[in-house]
Amino acid sequence: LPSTPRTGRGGGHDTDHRRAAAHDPRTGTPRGETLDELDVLNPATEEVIATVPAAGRTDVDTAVARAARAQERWAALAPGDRARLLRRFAATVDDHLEELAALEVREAGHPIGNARWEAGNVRDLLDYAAGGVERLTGRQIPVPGGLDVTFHEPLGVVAVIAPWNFPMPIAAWGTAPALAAGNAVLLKPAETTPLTALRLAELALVAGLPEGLFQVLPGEGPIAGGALVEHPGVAKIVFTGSTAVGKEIMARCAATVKRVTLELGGKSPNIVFADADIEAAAAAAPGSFLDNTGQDCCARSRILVHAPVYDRFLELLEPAVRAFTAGDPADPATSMGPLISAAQRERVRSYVPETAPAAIRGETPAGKGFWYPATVLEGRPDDRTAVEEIFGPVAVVIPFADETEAVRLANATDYGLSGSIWTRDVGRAVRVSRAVAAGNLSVNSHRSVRYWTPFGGFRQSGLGRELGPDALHAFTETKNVFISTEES
Ligand code: TXE
Repeated sequence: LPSTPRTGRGGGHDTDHRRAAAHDPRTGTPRGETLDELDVLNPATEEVIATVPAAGRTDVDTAVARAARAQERWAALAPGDRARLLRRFAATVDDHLEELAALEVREAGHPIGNARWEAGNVRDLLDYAAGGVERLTGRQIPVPGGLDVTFHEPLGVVAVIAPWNFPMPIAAWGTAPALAAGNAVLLKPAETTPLTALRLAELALVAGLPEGLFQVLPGEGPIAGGALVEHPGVAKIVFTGSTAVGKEIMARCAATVKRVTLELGGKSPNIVFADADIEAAAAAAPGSFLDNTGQDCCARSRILVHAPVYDRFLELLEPAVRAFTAGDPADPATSMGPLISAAQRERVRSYVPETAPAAIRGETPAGKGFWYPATVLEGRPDDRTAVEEIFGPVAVVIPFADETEAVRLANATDYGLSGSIWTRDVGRAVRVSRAVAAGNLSVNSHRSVRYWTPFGGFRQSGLGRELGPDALHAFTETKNVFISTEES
């Protein structure tokens, strides 16, 4: 892995560029100047495991030019040949699954079982997207006086700006369908997690994807990410991250009328009705807000419980939360790793100090690592902890009186990404699913993300949809062509 200065696939290193960067990605402290390199830490040990170069604006210019050349050749290939190369990429990822998973454990602190799922998700997405290449068909529309057909043309160069919470899958959600639809992709991974992205770019070359088609540009958000957002040669930005940065990106994309897909924050409800299987609901609840140490945009961090079963639910929840063990992410018995960084831990602490009164509080390992304990608070609907995204292993439990109040509380945030409804009443399940303003709901389950189904947010949780059968369409322009059949 890169431990000496090298810029992904992006070209020369831009050292003369100096501008104020927002913060040091490791500590969150304000910085005076742009970083030339990024130190990558193991969040479970705080050790530096690699140093990678940070791309600057001229790196981005070089990468966009190379990508544009590669994209022209890629789009000209027969669809079957593009599909074959993407399947080979998927197979190459599969051959390196353990290595990618181990890398995710080290740079993101994810438990090894989760990391294996994440690497497998990249493989599956590439395979699924490859299946769409030859099915990207247009339509023939009946019109008078001629033949009318539509084509789905690639956009050109697409930039994927990825976060650190699921570095591999989220990078692939944008990259796989974009490549399948005939685009080139520039991936800007998060400052803290560039290593799996760099390895994926190497594996793409091993699989035979053309040079320049998929490039990785590690770097700081406002610098490398900002340059991609502003670049006139980039046709679309796929951004996953904070709502604040998403809004800024959307506004800046207006300058070049760039296409944009945004996947932003969430504060998703887990609604437990008295008629539900309460044992099952309590057993499943910890995973829904503790998986990935709560650093999950779909985390069910607001648990709304029907008043008649509130006490019983909390009683059952306590042992289930305690069984969710925090520890060495490389150990298959571990359920929860550390938070990604010191800055993220400070953010979680700013909402809930470890000394705050809590209904349930778990344990963490002593010593180094950005640990934070599993925490359940009893709260009120308008508490800050009940409406803002904390992005840590913290849930707030709130009682509700009836179905109407449950729906009102569920919708009482600016977000609308996910949610769960636990009930045995089919009519109620359908009524509440229709009434909750969110893009991804699950009944008697917490699963939100399947690569076969569309994923995305209502309201301030995002714009557009990823995954699912229409994923490739988000990376094309529809072109209509009319051919006159009138005799001249
Ligand atoms: O996100 P940022 P941060 C939420 C979560 C978390 C909070 C802050 O609540 O606590 O956001 O996390 C790049 N132009 N989510 O600060 O800054 C950045 O380099 C272009 C929810 O890490 O939004 C990184 O690659 N790019 C979430 C990516 O944006 C910019 C996942 C995300 O970083 C940029 C992550 C700029 N001006 C955080 N500034 C989810 N939806 O799952 C930053 N970036």
